[in-house]
Amino acid sequence: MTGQDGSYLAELLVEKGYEVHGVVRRSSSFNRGRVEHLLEFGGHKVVDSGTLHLHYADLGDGSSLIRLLEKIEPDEIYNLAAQSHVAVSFEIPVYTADVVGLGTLKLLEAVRDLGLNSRIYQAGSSEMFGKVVEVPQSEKTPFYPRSPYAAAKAFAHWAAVNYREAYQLFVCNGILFNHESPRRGENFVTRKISLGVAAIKLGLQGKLQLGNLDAKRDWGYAKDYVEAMWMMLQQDQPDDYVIATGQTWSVREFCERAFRRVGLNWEDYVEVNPYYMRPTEVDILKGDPSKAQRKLGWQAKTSFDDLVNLMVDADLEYQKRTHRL
Ligand code: G4F
Repeated sequence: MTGQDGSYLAELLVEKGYEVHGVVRRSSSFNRGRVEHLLEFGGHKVVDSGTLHLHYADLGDGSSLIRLLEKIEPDEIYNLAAQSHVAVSFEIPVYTADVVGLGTLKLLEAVRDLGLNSRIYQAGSSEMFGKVVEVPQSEKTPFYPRSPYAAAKAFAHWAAVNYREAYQLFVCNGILFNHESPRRGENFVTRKISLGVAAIKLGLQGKLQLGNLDAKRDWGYAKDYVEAMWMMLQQDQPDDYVIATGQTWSVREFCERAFRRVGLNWEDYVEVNPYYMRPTEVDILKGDPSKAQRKLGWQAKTSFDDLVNLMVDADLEYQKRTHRL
């Protein structure tokens, strides 16, 4: 709930008047920054329609899920929990598989065992397409995972399909392509670039070190994408949907535009560091969102240029605030 997608989704649902129950993991630093504005005790509650409550639970701890689900009996469940960093999944593959793969299975089992009628959104990922067998990728494109993270997501995807067919659970897989925002974690490439560009522009940093500049991604705006999650659960029948812009851009092109936004030339500042290369890379992702458009009436509203600009602008403000400039 406290991540990028969880915070945008909570905003959307609270605005719609939902009673939202978010799951948070315990961590040593208090990590409520992205949802504080929705919490009564967070001081300033800016959205008034619904309510947001936070609970401690963990997808690694099935008993915590069962207790919580039994108490709340939710109408809708959005499973966004993950160790979601692809490069990190090569370092901690077992933990990643446990949370992303088995965690999803534990959730599905809990809903089945408790006999709940909850509608479930399962956060799938375009990373499942990996070493792509076709371009663009649609719901029918076979998976070819290229990381422990992607392999675990593919397991979760098929577990969801299986529980739909075997036990008639209402489960939808959203196969979301990369989606970004000023709330993106700082070690994903788009945010790393927007933060770096802002720091360089303000004289706080000299160079920006990146890995593979040739990788291409279908980048959209996270705020648009959480709307698609909600739309899936409002349909008569559960189904799987690709959510994407239908366009693809390289990391290099993201850099060019981000530096241009502040009047700088990216080639003067970006250095390639092999440390950020992955053992196996996903070279190109480009989604075909036509099913989502046809069946959900969803389409991406934010262009690539607008996304880059809004992230760079937000990080200029963020860096100024943080460094009291
Ligand atoms: O921003 P990234 O780390 O995102 P990635 O690996 O595409 O995964 C994200 O999107 C998925 C959806 O397709 C999600 F499922 C997943 O949870 C996550 O949100 O890397 C994007 C590309 C990669 O090809 C990477 O090799 O950027 C390249 N890259 C180049 N330099 C870098 C860097 N990535 C990171 N994180 N840091 C770099 O310095």
